Amino acid sequence: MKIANNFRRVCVFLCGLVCFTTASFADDGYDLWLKYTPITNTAKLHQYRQFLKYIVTGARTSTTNIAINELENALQAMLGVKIKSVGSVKKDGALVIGTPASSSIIKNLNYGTRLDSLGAEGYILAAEKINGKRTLALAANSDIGLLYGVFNLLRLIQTGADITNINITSKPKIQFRLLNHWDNLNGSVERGYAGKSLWNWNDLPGKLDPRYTDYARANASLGINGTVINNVNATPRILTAEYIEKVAALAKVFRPYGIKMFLSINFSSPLKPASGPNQRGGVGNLETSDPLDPQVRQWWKEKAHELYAAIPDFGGFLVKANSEGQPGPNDYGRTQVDGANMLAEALAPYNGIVMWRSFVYDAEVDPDRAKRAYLEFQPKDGLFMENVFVQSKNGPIDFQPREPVSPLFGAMPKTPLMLELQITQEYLGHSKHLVYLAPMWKEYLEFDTFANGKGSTLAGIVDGSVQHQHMTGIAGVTNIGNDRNWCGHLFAQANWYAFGRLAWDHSLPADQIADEWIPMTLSKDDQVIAAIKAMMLGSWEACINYMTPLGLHHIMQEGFHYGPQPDFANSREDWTSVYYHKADSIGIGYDRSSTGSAFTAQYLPPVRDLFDNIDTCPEKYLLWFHHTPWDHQMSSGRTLWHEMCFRYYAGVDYVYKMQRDWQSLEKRIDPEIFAHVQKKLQVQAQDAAIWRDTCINYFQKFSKRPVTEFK
Ligand code: BDP
Repeated sequence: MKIANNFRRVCVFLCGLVCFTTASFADDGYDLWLKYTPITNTAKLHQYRQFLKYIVTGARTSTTNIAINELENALQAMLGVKIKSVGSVKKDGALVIGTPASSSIIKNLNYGTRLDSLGAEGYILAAEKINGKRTLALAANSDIGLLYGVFNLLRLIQTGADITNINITSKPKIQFRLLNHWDNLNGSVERGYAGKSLWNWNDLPGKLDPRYTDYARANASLGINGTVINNVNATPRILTAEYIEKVAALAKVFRPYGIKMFLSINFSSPLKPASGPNQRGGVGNLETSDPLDPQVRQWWKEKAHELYAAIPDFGGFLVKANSEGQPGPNDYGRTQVDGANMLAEALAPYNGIVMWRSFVYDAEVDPDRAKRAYLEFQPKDGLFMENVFVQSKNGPIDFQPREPVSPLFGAMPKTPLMLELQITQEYLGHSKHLVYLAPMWKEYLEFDTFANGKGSTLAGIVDGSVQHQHMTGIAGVTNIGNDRNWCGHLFAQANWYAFGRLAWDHSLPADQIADEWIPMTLSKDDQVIAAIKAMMLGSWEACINYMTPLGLHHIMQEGFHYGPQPDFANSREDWTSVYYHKADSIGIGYDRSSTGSAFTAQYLPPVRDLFDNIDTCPEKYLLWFHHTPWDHQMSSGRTLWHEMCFRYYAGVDYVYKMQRDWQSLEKRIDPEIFAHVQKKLQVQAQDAAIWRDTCINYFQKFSKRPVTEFK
């Protein structure tokens, strides 16, 4: 009997290996970081098999069914053995999963206060002795917590962790962890570089693409718990009965994965068609969408009622108002607060939230675009209803390769600010460039605002610990499309992954996240992991260097935002490059110090002073804050001009180095993935050199100094 069992195990494992080997010759990237390739390290394989012989679960729900299926499939693929679910702990090697309510075994572990502190989404994963048997316990207060715990356990196994004495307690630091899709209803994706929208509106609600489930599963594996599925430049149509039914069908798919549905709305929605300020109208029957008009308020209340009837756990609205041509309360002489609170009032009875974006840059407010959002929003602190977030991009301009942190963070202590990051590489090489974004997000998250003394990091503002916010949130503008590999560039998957991991725990280091992602996606070979990690970790700084070194920003091709266009100028000043770089015969850079636009005054004292003084301003932000003479001495000993040349060359050289490093991995990476990345790197190398040459040649017209080719 035993021999037969062992024989069967070996067969299953071999089958797994064969499937893996075959699959490894056609890896199209679809499986993301959930590949579950067989564990080949024999010591680890032995350990995992000892610990994970069978599963004991409590009462099942749709969410725990998902968790158990995931475990069964993943463990079979990785360990080569079929793991069964049974009713009780009778021998060593049980994985016991449950909440105190669903499992008496978990209840008897008396995790008490330890569990209480974990909220609805946290979990405990610990080695225990139960009935004298070696057991692994996974406990949470909710089924979603269990699902997150399962995905963590599978991540530990995929990354070869030692689980012998495991004792993990984990809970998210941030409450709302959302993706923002900029997807249009016609299937196009604004700033999307991975094909079309995932949502097949024509087929919904009747036909559900299995990919919706895979999407929810991938997000759940990271702990992402909500999604805004349509563009912030929203069409009112999303709120018609026809579309609400379609949205509800998607929400139903996402629900057991713990992913809440949110929508971007258009402020003109209550208007009758072809009416209102820009004659684009809405989907209602009103003559106005003035937020103080009782009929308008009633319209939104009824719409909220209709939405919640279809989607009882609907999350709320994301709103872009009076920005880049979108309608908003200012059209009626009302404030952003009036608009946000009207919507908040409509959603409040259902615990819905409003995420009101601060991405506004009305030229009337101030000549310096960087100052405008703060000037409009900061004075409104304390005026928003409780269920309103102000959602702010990380920087004051617009998702540039590098920006200083927006001064709004820390300056609105009475308002929860939701941090908006951009995963899609609008300004960082689209899906053509390998740029690992975790180091960038870490730089922002660790930035000290001094809002409540030293140590008031952006992360602490966002997670509520610095200013004691009653709700906290982070959003990532997603890079997902219907390309087979989801993100266009295989390495762009790492950015989706990193966003999710940081949203759960912003203290994770960027290199640790890479250390997780690489073995789950590309290779478990230590040398390969080290080589790829090194490529990834320097890729962001390299991109800054070949695009916009030393604090330069927004010199990309107009509209398209790919490729350089430093000479772009037209009447819409704040969209032009020359407005931002201000190169002239004396020097280059935007003077935002107290002698210039005084943007620095929006920061709190130590930061303000640091940025204000050209001698203390970190060089990475130099040209953001200071119009700097060409011969200014840099810390390297080079003049500014030579430092610029040096940076542009260093950036491109890094891409050449990535090409060589990748080439050296040819035999050790799946051939399809190898070729895909190799091709992308070729394009990146060519285009990075174009960036360098275009910018250096253009700026030299002003510097009139010789170009040093640092090679
Ligand atoms: C800019 C994009 C534009 C977006 C806008 C926004 O170029 O497509 O609509 O931001 O965030 O980065 O609203």
